[in-house]
Amino acid sequence: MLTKLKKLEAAAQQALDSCADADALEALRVQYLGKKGELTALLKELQSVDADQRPVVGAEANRIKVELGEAIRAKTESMDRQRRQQQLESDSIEDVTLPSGLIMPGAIHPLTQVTHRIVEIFHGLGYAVADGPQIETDYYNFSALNFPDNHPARDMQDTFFVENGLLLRTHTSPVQIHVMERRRPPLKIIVPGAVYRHDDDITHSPIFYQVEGLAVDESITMADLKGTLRRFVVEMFGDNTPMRLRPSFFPFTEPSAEVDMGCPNCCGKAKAKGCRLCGDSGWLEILGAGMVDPAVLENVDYDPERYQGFAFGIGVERIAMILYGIDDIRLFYDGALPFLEQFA
Ligand code: FA5
Repeated sequence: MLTKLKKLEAAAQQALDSCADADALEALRVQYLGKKGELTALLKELQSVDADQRPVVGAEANRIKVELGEAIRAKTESMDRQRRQQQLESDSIEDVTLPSGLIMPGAIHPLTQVTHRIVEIFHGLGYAVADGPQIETDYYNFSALNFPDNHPARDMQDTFFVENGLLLRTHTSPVQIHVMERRRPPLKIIVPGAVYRHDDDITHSPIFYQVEGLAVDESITMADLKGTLRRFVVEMFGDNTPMRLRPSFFPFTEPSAEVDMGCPNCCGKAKAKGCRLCGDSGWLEILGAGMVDPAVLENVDYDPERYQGFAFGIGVERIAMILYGIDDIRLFYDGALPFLEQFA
């Protein structure tokens, strides 16, 4: 039996040395170590060996089984490594900086482009960018901004309520409160971001974008607000763009104003005939603004005797529609490439 094992080991070793590929190695494994393999068959013969010889023969057979299995596995791995190395060498990339030819050029969305431009203008005037949550509490979205409980002013902004008394912010103004709670004056911030209202037609969208502005310091006046907004309009639409402030109402500003600019379609000449953009009024509303109400300053522990502030809220879609002469707000959200490609 030991002689048979020695012969089998020598034959298997010779066959292993001459194996040239993975298929041959697998065939060799099956031939010797498989269920019906030669070594397996010899192991079955162990029962016929004398009992005193059986441990020695058994140990030898197991040694050959383990070593042969290990040798086949090692040679398989080594051949695999060699094959991968050869593949790497033959596949080697000549120049990783060459373009792949599959790149589809993207473009920044027009609303993002307009937001960037607005931020850039106010950055130039010394404003820092601030951010706040889009899911808000009633306190930040309404109460802290001086909306009394059950007051009809809350209906001006059709609110999407989330569970547990939370809501989707209806404007970027709650970020005024978050920032003032954290910082002391003087401060000048702008807040670009998404807001939500239950509102849907060709000039209103359920999700839209605003850029909030807030400046608080000693001796700030309405003239500072007007000068700042004038600079914004000139930078955005050009030197000769007419602009006017119209009295309005927001619970968190007093006095409040809406700002109109001359319609670029009919050049600000009121009573033009058939202007699609301004409906022949000659004016387009672009934002809401005002002096921060002293009650709001008190809510964040600012002394209204010492500090004054102004704030404004710009509708980004409105600016983009005027800038590009677009009359349906939904075009911004449809994701239609022929529309979006025009802004690439
Ligand atoms: C506000 O949201 C105030 N928070 C703005 C403000 C800030 C006033 C600071 C004073 C001080 P208003 O609801 O008017 O105001 O919205 C501001 C702008 O958002 C509007 O002029 C309009 O351009 C835009 N807007 C309002 N609703 C929609 C809508 N559903 N879709 C697109 N744009 C909208």
